Amino acid sequence: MKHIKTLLFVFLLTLSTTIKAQETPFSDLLQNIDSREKTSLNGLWDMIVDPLENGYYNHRLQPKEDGYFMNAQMQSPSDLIEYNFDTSKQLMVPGDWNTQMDKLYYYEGTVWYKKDFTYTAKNDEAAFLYFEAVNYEAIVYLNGERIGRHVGGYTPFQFEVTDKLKEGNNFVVVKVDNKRKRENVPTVNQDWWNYGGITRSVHLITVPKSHINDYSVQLRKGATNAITGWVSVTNGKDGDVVSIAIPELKKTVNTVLKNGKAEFSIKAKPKLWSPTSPKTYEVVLKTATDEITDQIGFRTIATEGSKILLNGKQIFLKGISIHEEAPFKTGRVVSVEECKILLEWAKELGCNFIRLAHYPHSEAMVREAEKMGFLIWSEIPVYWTIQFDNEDTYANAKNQLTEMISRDKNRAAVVLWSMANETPEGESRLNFIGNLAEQARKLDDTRLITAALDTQAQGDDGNLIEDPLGKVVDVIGINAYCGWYAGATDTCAQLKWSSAYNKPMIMSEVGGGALYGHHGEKNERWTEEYQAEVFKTNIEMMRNIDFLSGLSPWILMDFRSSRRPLRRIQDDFNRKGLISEQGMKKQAFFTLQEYYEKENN
Ligand code: GCB
Repeated sequence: MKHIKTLLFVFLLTLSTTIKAQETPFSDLLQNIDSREKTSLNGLWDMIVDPLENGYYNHRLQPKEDGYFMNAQMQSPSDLIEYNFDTSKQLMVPGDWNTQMDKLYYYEGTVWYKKDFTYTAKNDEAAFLYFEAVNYEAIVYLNGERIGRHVGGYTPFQFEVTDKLKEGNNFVVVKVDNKRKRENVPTVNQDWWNYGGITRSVHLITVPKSHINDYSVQLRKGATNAITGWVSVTNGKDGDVVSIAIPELKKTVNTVLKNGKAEFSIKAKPKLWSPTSPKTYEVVLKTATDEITDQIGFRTIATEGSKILLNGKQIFLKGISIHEEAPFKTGRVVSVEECKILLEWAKELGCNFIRLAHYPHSEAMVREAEKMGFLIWSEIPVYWTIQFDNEDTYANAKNQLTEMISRDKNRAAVVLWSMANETPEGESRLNFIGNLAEQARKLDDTRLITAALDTQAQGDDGNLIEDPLGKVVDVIGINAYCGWYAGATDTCAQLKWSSAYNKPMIMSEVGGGALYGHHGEKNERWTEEYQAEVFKTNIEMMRNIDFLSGLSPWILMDFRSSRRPLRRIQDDFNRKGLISEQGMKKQAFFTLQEYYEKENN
């Protein structure tokens, strides 16, 4: 009996390791799509609002075979078709629907989108429909046929359509649903607007049948004299040659494909990327049929006790948190220009670091930030009380994490992957986030893992950080609102902090609300004076934390949130911005700017 048990155990063990070995860590998400041949499907899309999902279910609530995705047209005057995309209203893509139509301001549910486009096939070409992001669930149909579904509002996804495209006219229909659900990531409760729609760009991308689908190029962990990585090729053969060239360093190496992947290592000593010198190199990857170019920076990031080391030297992260919310026009950011405005403000503030809260921001934002020399904290929307004991919720979070890392793993600017924000302590949460961290390290063992925590105990002398999640992360993020949610402003400067962990701590949120132009006493809520006082006293507090490695106060600009109804003050905006949504700087902006200018250089 014992013998059989042992055999069974060995069998299961072998099975589980073979399963693991076969797992491909990333999906085949195409990389650096800007260097690909592509047709933009941006612009006006026809749309139908469908709160009852009448275009999807019949009156018995069974999925229809002839739903709106068929884009049916009347063939004879007696035909009964109760929808028509061609005479419908239209929405701009990329864009959220809430700020494009008054009636959709608070809408959460299904909207059908349709776009016509033409296609001319070329030999040996593969084609992909690539969505930079759709919030929240997207079901995609091409010429009436369902080609796939994606869940999660802030990461890119693609479907191969090579054999499904028709010569000439085609149409794509997307059922977009942003209904909040308890099991989703994020869940039903969030302090930002649940903007629905095809919020980022859509492309038809064509590549050679045998093409480079993914790659990783970075310094060997812990070294500054070797660049290593891999290139993965779809439809390649064992032995196919892959070359990697960095012209400026006068380096080219050839390597060969094995099981779809070619690994390489190059002896080189590149100039390192840093906020003061955001140097990137052109990297050219080539196979016999394909070529792709990227701009890649090289740097090291590590911790030592409570310090963060960039390129081996201690760095203090002077940061600011940012939501992906457009300045001036409000709504979701849709253009590079809008990203640049936000980043210029962060520069003016004196930042070398940005926390892209609370979900992965667009690739354009990350790339622009990298060019401008910002270190980046990138995060998935594991926010507040999601269902930590639900396996599907975990699979969803893991998928969003994988897609985030897949897209941005070659960005030197990204130094912190954040697993979660303000999650309640408990065993299932610890397992959930612990497993996410393990997955992140498996995908990328070169960056630091963090999470923003909001639970502290009372130590002998002030707040004590002892949340068990502190064990899991490399850098501890702390969200603390002294002077706003907790304690009066005049108690903050004296507030002491201690930590059970010898790890760096970033004050990942701190702040208070003010309506731009509203003035009064420094103890009067919502005035600029009150907010500035919150910053002054919290800066005093932070000066006394010897394990503090940086901060990313909350937040650069006022942003829409349906948790913020207070008339004449909030009007559906979270007012903790240092800048109003119309671009006006509040007093606290200058308080923080002065701190960043004078200290920790
Ligand atoms: C927090 C959350 C953030 C909120 C902020 C606030 O702790 O992490 O999402 O927007 O507080 O303004 O209350």
